[in-house]
Amino acid sequence: MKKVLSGIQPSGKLTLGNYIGAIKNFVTLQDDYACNFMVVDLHAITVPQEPAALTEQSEAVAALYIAAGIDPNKANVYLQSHVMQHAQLGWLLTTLTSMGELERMTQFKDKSAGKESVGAGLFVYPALMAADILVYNADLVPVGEDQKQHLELTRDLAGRFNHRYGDYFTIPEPYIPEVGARIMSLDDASIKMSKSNPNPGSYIALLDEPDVIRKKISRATTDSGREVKFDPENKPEVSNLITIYSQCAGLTIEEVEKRYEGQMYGPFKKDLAEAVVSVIEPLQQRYREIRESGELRQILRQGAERASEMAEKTLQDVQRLMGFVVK
Ligand code: AQP
Repeated sequence: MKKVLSGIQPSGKLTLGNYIGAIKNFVTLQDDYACNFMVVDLHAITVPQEPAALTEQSEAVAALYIAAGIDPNKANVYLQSHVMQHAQLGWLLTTLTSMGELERMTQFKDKSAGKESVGAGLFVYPALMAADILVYNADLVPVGEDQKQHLELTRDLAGRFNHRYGDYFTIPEPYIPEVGARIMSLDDASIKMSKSNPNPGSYIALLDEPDVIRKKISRATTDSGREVKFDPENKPEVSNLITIYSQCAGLTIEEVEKRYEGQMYGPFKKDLAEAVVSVIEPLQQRYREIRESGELRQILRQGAERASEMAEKTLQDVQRLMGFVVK
């Protein structure tokens, strides 16, 4: 069975962008692949995290995975920090990575822009992400558009290792959804919807109350025209809302356009809010049940145990190939 690996950072409240661009696809893939879905807490601390918030958010992300439909009996659900081989292989791959490669990463440029002091972890994190993937020799990595460049680097590092030490790593392929790979911010369609955006009006959090979601959508920026038409170049705001609608209502872009032909933004936004709420409300209900059941810690322990077994084998093989004395 082919292998899938992906993860989300517990660096804030998960957004509808994380759901549409990532989690929704995780759920689809779990039936056909051997899946590892992590909460990437080691990545989250590449920017400062308040300890209590990190604990809460890590558990919240894991519970949201399950609430969204990931079955912990089919896929391994765990915290990245519970499988130590990630950090160990991460260091080995860091030594294969050049400064120039890391300097070219647009996410690093975006996240470090204008900061007086930037942590070294933010800079080297793509090598840790490569280790996350390669430690399971994953075939497929479901990610949103923004992670494509990091995955390219992973492929380069796997190829470099294979060239230097012998053919060992599988070169992983990205799995990027055709629609919804880049959900944009509600107040500015030139930037992606992000959980760390300081303005909560810019994103829909998966744990926002339904009325808050309705309000955020009614206030979402729209362009000055009237037509509900998908035209990302000239109508980026409305096109983003159409994409969200299509993903939440299970319609194609064309079907959404057709449904609102000749209508103005008002009715469209109203229906969009209900489409989003109809996805999020049952998810929140399941989320509350999981958090209250007290089962989460056990699920995470079990997921980490199963993942560690695979990861340890890879780590030992890699160490041997590199010439380490393996214990
Ligand atoms: N706006 C988005 N549209 C589609 N997919 C998205 N993803 C993130 N934002 C969108 C996908 O979600 C997964 C998890 O991302 P991450 O938490 O590892 O970090 P990120 O890509 O940096 O996501 P955020 O929400 O923007 O987090 P912060 O604000 O902490 O940096 C990835 O597959 C990503 O592509």
